[in-house]
Amino acid sequence: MPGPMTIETTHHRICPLCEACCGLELKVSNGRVTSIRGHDDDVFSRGYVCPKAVALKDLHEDPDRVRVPLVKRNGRFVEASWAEAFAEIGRRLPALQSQHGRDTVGVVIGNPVVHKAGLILYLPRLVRALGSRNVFSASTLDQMPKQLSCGLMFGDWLSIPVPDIERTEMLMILGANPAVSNGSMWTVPDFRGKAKALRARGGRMIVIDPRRTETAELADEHHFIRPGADVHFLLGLVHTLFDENLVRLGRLADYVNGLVALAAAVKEFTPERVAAHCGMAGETIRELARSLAGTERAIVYGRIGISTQEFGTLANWLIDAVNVLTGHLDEPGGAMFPKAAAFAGNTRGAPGKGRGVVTGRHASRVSRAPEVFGELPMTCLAEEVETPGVGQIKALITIASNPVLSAPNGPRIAAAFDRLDFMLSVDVYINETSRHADVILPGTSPLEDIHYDVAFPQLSYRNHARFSQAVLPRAADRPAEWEILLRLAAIASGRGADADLVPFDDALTAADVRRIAGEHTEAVLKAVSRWRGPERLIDLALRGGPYGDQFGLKPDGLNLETTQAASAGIDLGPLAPRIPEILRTPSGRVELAPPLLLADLERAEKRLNETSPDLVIIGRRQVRSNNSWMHNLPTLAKGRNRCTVLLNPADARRLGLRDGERARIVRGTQAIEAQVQVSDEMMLGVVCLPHGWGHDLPEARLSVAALQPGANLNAVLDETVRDPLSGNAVLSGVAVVVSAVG
Ligand SMILES: Nc1nc2c(c(=O)[nH]1)N[C@H]1C(S)=C(S)[C@@H](COP(=O)(O)OP(=O)(O)OC[C@H]3O[C@@H](n4cnc5c(=O)[nH]c(N)nc54)[C@H](O)[C@@H]3O)O[C@H]1N2
Ligand SMILES: Nc1nc2c(c(=O)[nH]1)N[C@H]1C(S)=C(S)[C@@H](COP(=O)(O)OP(=O)(O)OC[C@H]3O[C@@H](n4cnc5c(=O)[nH]c(N)nc54)[C@H](O)[C@@H]3O)O[C@H]1N2
Ligand code: SF4
Ligand SMILES: [Mo]
Repeated sequence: MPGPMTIETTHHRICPLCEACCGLELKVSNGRVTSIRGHDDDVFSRGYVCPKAVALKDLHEDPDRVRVPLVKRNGRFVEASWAEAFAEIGRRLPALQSQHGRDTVGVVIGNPVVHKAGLILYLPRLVRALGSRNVFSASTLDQMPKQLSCGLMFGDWLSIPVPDIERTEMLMILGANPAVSNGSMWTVPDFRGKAKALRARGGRMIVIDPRRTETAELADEHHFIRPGADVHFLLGLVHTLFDENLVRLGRLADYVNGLVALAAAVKEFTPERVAAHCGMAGETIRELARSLAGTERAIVYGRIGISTQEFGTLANWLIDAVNVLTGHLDEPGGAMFPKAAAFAGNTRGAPGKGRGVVTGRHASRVSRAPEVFGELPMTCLAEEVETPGVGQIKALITIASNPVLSAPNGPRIAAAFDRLDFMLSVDVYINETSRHADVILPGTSPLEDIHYDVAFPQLSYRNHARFSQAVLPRAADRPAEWEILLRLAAIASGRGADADLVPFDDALTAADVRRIAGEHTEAVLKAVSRWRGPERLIDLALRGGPYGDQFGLKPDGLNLETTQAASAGIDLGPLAPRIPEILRTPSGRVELAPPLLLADLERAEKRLNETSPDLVIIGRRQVRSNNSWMHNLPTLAKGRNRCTVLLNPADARRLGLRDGERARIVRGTQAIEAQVQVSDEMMLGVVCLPHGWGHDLPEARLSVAALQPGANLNAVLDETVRDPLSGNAVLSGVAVVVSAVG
């Protein structure tokens, strides 16, 4: 209860903890957050929140959170001033680059970057200033296959269709658990409520997953599938559509290339032939194809279970191919393209045609893995540090990234970090990764930052624009995260650790504007002259965007000021059809049969004739967790041990394991242990462990997480396999041996 002298203030902030981007209402008294709840008037999330939102307070107040720069002296972190920390970086980083070349610095970019406007908007400046090809990110542990398949089909890396859930009659979900994850590559607060509404209006929801998940519990039907066999299941679906004459392109008929090539490519993949490999009945595959084709408004949606496998790009492509072939792409109630108010590549340039996407502009040094979207696969990171030669990584910058727990063969990555000449982490904890750093620069608490979602409106179930002001002030001497990245860019570009950032930022922004605005550059810059930093970039993007005021030409259009004034956000309406305007392929059509993908089908064909391993492992997400870094927050961490290995009862019997006992999980020379939880929600031959645990490594400062450390799933995953097209890691369906401990 606030006392008589306390002034309580109310603040609105987009939750940065997952892709649902819920609008929060926070109360603050005497500089402290006193309550966090859903913002009922938020035009996009309408009051929904999950239990994680309140953990923002824990995060802000966490005594373990790093608040001042740390520099390692004689193997121990000591506190330093910002000037000292930047000076240390200025002494060491440029020297390594001039001695060994620009590629000697690697950059590793983690998931929270996409949830912090300052980080995502200023990262490109740092990467450009470093000039290194050794850029790695969580994208190749996650969605790169989807980005590549959509890039090839529609011409832009982020032209990714999302389910129009509020108007559909049938939703088929593969390899996603939005009831727990709250949706991904699909920004959809309150998935559960929307799924219930779908069923209440007579719609049908089907889940295809090796585990009967929380989402499956909400659905009409659940079918088990062998991990990694989705490509074969989907080939069977597409085969059936052609075989049974169910293909209906509808409005897209005039905009599609490659129909005949696709029909030919799937000819041999009959449902009956792929069925055993998928662990499904051929008739089930045919029936699902008929239902999708026969339902006026239907969607196939796939997520991380579809991407983190060897056939990730093929499977993601086939999902959208099914949506096209059944007449459900770009139609209300189908899979539709959002139109974001700012930052979307698919609203820039001439509509309807473009340069498309290319991969392999360069390759990784050791494995020759092709560059995709300007990045190299995260699974190549360790070998690039370990292997001597020109271009070896000798210095590393990690930004909001914890690959020791989040990337396959984390122990190898940890060992590689110890060989670096210099490592810098921009992070909020001393954790499994940043403990290896020579310098840690602390990021800000999200409550101290302004926010605008740069990526997620491009993936939202409904169009909207929302801006959040900082909830709490930042200490006067603390740089914002964008200033940290900009100062690092100044160091990397030879301006020195104490460069004046104001003219540097002005010059970089002017150069960005000039590329787009040409002769109008001065006028555009004048129009946004009241803003600096990320706000200026947001104002530029909003005003030049599809709903923008066009710098005064359309006075009713959006700009930063009007967006800021709308504390509940601005609703920009339901998704609307965008083909052909959205297309940026060189042909100006949807490419149904990109040659790169057709050529890869041979691998899928081969796999059909190989025997599947006896036992494979998959991951799972949990409501009160988020990848590797929220286990130190008391409200989320409390309760029983959640890092349990799920086993089907028949597998448990066969392996002599009982509920509550400890099991050893082994692959090659790596082994972990976890408590057994027997459950018929698992498919036979599949075990399941959550990722992001393993907080028992020395020198981390995570006092709460260390109490229930759990086991690192990624210690037993295999960094030598990946999807060859996208470079994505294989985090699902990896063969393991499980036995009783002792
Ligand atoms: N086996 C298996 N592995 C997986 C997955 C899986 O399903 N199975 N999922 C993969 C996926 S989808 C992803 S996205 C990756 C995620 O893996 P990462 O990209 O490594 O992200 P996190 O594990 O979330 O770690 C986030 C890091 O950012 C820091 N951090 C948190 N907030 C901030 C902030 O505001 N500022 C700064 N500067 N730092 C911050 C944290 O302390 C932590 O070090 O994991 C992948 N790994
Ligand atoms: N609470 C919570 N929310 C999160 C996160 C978190 O860690 N915790 N992480 C966030 C991040 S970074 C991401 S990327 C998203 C991910 O969002 P989702 O993709 O919805 O996440 P998961 O719950 O991992 O769902 C993947 C599903 O794929 C299934 N699966 C595994 N292998 C296969 C396979 O081979 N085929 C098929 N068909 N299914 C398979 C798994 O059993 C699981 O149900 O979640 C985000 N939201
Ligand atoms: S679902 Fe939860 S964690 Fe995700 S944005 Fe909403 S409140 Fe935050
Ligand atoms: Mo992710």
